[in-house]
Amino acid sequence: MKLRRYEGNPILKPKPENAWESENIFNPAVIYDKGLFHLLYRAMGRDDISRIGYAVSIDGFNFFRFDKPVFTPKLILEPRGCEDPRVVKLGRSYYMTYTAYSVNGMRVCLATTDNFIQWERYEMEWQERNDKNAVLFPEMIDGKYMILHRPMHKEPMGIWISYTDNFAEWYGQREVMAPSEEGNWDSAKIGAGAPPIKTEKGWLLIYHGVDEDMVYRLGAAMLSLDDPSKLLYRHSKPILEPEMDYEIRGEVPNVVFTCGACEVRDKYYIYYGGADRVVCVATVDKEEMLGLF
Ligand code: BMA
Repeated sequence: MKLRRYEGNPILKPKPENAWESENIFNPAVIYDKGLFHLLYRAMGRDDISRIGYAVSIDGFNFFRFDKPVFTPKLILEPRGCEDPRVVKLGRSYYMTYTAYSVNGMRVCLATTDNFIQWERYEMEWQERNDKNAVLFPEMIDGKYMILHRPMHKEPMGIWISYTDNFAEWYGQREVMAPSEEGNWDSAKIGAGAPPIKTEKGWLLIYHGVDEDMVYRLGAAMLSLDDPSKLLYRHSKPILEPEMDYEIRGEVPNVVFTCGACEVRDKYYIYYGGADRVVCVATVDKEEMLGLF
């Protein structure tokens, strides 16, 4: 099974007239809520700093785009920018995890909003400084909030889980999935992509895998509904790999990288960055995707 690319890809490109998003826009998060697809994407201008842009759509393919970033870095914590947003809805608010890039490395950060435009930062006591690819689960499980992430100093570079009751202190960190054997498409490192989607077979996790040649592909795995630290199944083949010109050539060649997927009328919409330059979408019928597991 492979995801089906939208024939109108890329759906969003850098806008030379907006300084903050003139060079690259990529790695979008998505939330489908009350008939609208809300997209938050990483944008880079000539200053090489990542900010977060916002776009909204009725059909998932044609987006209305805001001309100003909705989230900009704070100088001390994130001088090099806010990267790779991932969003879930918890209660009535939207929670965005992102990677803050400072001179000391990458940190997982969190901000919330009710309207996608005005955001409030949360102070998180993260155990390690170098950590990224953080995705929250969209509901409490067993009385706790859960997050998948990748502590960068751990070898091999896999997907880990941590728990919290208050979003400030996180505990119970343990590995969920490791990179696979040498020679495979996901052998060098892996990271969570979109926040997990609840299905009758478990939590569907779309993740990225990197091989020894630094090619980024997407794969699919299933985690246990009651205990997502348990990997139930991992599909051995990638579900999307760089093939199109806009995935092969860009800021970083040979990259498909997702930060968001949503289910709408029995179809999954997977939003992804092509070669760290443009925003794309691919879809698959739910039944076909779940047929992998
Ligand atoms: C990762 C992140 C992503 C990026 C990918 C490929 O480490 O920085 O934002 O898309 O590399 O360059």
